Amino acid sequence: MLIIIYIFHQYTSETREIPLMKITDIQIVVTCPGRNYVLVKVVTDQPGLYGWGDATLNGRELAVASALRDHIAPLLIGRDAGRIEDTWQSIFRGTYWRGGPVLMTALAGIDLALWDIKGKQAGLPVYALLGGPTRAGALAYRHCDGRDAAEIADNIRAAHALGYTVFRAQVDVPGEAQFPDTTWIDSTTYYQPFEDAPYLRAIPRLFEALRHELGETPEILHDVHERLTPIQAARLAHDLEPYRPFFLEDPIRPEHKESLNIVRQHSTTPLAMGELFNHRWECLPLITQQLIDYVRVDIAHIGGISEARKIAAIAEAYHVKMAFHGPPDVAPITHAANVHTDMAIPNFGVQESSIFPEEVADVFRGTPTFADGLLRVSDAPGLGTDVNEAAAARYPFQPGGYLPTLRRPDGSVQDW
Ligand code: GCO
Ligand code: MG
Repeated sequence: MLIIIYIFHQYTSETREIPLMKITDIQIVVTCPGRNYVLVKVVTDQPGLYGWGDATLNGRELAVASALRDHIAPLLIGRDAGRIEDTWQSIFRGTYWRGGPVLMTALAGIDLALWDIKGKQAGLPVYALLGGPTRAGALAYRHCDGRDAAEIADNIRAAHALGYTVFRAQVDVPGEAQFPDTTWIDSTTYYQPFEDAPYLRAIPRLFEALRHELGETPEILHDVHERLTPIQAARLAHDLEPYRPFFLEDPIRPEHKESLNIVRQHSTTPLAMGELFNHRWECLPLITQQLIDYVRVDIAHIGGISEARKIAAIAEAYHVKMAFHGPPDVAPITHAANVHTDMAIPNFGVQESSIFPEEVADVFRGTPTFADGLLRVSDAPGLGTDVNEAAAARYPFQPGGYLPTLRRPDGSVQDW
């Protein structure tokens, strides 16, 4: 009997050592320090203990802000901030409506804030909570896009001088195919041209010229941005083989995922995909059928770190690596979450890095830093990021941050 009482006492006293942290408030901050960002502050009843998450979905910012403010936050007030997985499940499954970019970005905002809180409570950086570092930092790639091969080669040389060893190369085919990428277009009716045949000729020529200029060592990748049909993508992957691309990204549209079989059958060029996916089930066929080599999901659009580490674990079993999306259209908080996850998982591949608008430094602290080819986060507790709310208020939301639409020469819509 005494033993039973002793065990009971041990159990209850041990569980009581983790103080409950009730969520008392959830604030949504929409700010535009050069780009629109939707930020989530989860406040607890513990003095000074709060966490910041990023819930930015560019071009749809206010839809996510409303999902959080009007529909999700009211469900969370009074709950224990320490129950990250339970909160994730209760938002994803418990509220019935699930998936899609708006809801999964909203969920990511909460998830990142709760990991930030967990780390602050433990006095540990998030990568330590995820199992501790498996590497010194995250191998980063840099965008070196340009108007022609000569300009791209110069950009690669300049980035190499900064310490980068992996580079992304996009080129315009004047008048026929443009890669505006994250250019912020303040219009809903701004169209750019895309013609597939000149594009399919231009990219192998670009790689040939880059290898001629730079030799075989620079690791160079290219983002197709979902523009090709499967057989066209197969042709491109095949034509690029002699130039050994690091990977070919998003070669086809994201809907019919098994189409990647066609690309795979024709080439050994490594494939990467996933920035338009919203959860692990979208990655599943590509991972389990080994149709890709890198998963490119965006931590801010898949429900956060909780989902990212599960995808990484599934991918690890199939020799697939992680290459989290890291564009400037998600806030530095997500970039920090990327690097914390990269630091901890065994199957990290490469991390996309970004140059933020200057004003971003006024609002955010703790953006990952780059040195010697690697992105790093500090060992400050949590995600190590913070938001200057007064500065954020000085940069109000700017409507109209839409991406351009691509059109074929006959006027029909083309995947952007
Ligand atoms: C990338 C991407 C982005 C997207 C952008 C869309 O690989 O970095 O393709 O640049 O175009 O995130 O908003
Ligand atoms: Mg991309």
